[in-house]
Amino acid sequence: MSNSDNFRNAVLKKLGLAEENSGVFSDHWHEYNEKDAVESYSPIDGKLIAAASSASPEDYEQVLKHSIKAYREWLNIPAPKRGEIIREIGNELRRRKADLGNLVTLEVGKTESEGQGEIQEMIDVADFSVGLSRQLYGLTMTSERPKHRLYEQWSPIGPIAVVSSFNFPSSVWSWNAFVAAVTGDTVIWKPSSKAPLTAIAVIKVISGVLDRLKAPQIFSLLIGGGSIIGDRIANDTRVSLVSFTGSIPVGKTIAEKVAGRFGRTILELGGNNAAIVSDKSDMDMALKGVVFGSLATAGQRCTSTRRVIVQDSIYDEFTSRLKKAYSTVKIGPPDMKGVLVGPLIDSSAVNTFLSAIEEAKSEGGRLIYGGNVRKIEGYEGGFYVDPAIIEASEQMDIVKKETFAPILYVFRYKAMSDAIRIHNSVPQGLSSAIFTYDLREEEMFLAATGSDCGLANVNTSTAGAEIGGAFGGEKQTGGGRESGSDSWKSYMRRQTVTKNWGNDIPLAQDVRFDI
Ligand code: UN1
Repeated sequence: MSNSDNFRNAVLKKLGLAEENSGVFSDHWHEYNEKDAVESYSPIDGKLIAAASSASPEDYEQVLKHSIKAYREWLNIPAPKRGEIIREIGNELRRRKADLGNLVTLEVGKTESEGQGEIQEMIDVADFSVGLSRQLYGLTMTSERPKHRLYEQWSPIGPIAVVSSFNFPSSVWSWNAFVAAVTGDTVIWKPSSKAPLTAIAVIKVISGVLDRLKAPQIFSLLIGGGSIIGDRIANDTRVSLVSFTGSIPVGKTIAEKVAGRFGRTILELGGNNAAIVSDKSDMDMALKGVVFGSLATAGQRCTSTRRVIVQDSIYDEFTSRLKKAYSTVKIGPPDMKGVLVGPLIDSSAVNTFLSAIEEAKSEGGRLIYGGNVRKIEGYEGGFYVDPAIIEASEQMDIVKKETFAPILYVFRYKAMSDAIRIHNSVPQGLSSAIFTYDLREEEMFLAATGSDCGLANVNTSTAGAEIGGAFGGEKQTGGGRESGSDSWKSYMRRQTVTKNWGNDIPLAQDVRFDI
């Protein structure tokens, strides 16, 4: 294990992390407090990496006060100048990409390539946000009244909070944070307590850039406190928007609390994504797309392919090739050569995996591949499993739930209308895919009566979205949109402006009110 100890020590050192780290940043790092410290264990070998202190109620209050103060300064800086600051942050992330990516690998067990991809995604969002900072367009309308001008303008909304999940421990934060920053908001980050160190390292890098540029510290950090800090954020009227990535039940509680005070939410909750594989598809491509979708990040993406709906005529061939492909994918510690599937995040994820398989079997599902815990020599403390493939039916309850683990349910269909019905028969609506080269099938899938998800893919995987599009889903996925396209509008308030430059006050709708 000396290798992984060396790796850990080198990663911590390069990023300026210690055995014990403050988990609270306002415009400075708050003092480390042993009480309620969060310990971060690597899922690769189950060993302790380092600890981070959690926010106390006093820390919370200081962070809020600071964020409001920083907002007052930040909102007066012209948006393109804010963009220039985000450009510097993006450039620094480029320089630190390797080290930060390695920390992601260490802390959440992503493969090296996916760990680096996590940081690349932040860099991409930074670039996108720089361009956005010179846009933030409002529309101009024609007025029905003479000598009147009608247009809309956009203004920032103040401090926002981003509550992020372990599986994308920094990039999903940046989807919100960098876009919100160019709009003029400040951002309070509550990361997952399963990935506190990545958040601390990111804030260390970014706050260094802001310091150097003498810019206000617009990104604050509040680690831990679980529901305590989460509750405070949800109930605090000073936080104008809460962007939450996580489970449906927690998202529902947050949404209700924030709505109760007329705050805004962006919710990115569970996905239960399916790929339809038609007999008019390129089967090699379909296999690659489904295997990547179901096994990347060990099935722990919101966008993971959890269901594959295969046409009857190719069902046997496809499932047998699927099993074969699964058997060739290397599972193990991410630092081992050729590994594509790393560990699950912790022991409770392994238990959830095993109990979902039992539930599926008890409902009549047929386990046709994997489904075991895998022990890896030298990494006995790690959380490895053999991904499972289960033949399933639409009537089963378990297939309607998101299990955050590599379980793929296989369904059979004859007509495309049946495939689409099965596809839409779950409460979640994040991502979807169809593999076909038939134009009619493709268009059926993309029609209003087709996929009911926020993301629809043709001949590519449910997972692996680019940042340029708006990301998010429908139904119980929560309806939020983040990252690209016009998602920036969520972080701003719209003001419709009517200006009269005439000498009279004509009224709209021809109303008369002569005095
Ligand atoms: C998530 O799992 O919360 O599309 C986000 C993807 C990644 C993002 C997933 N770019 O798979």
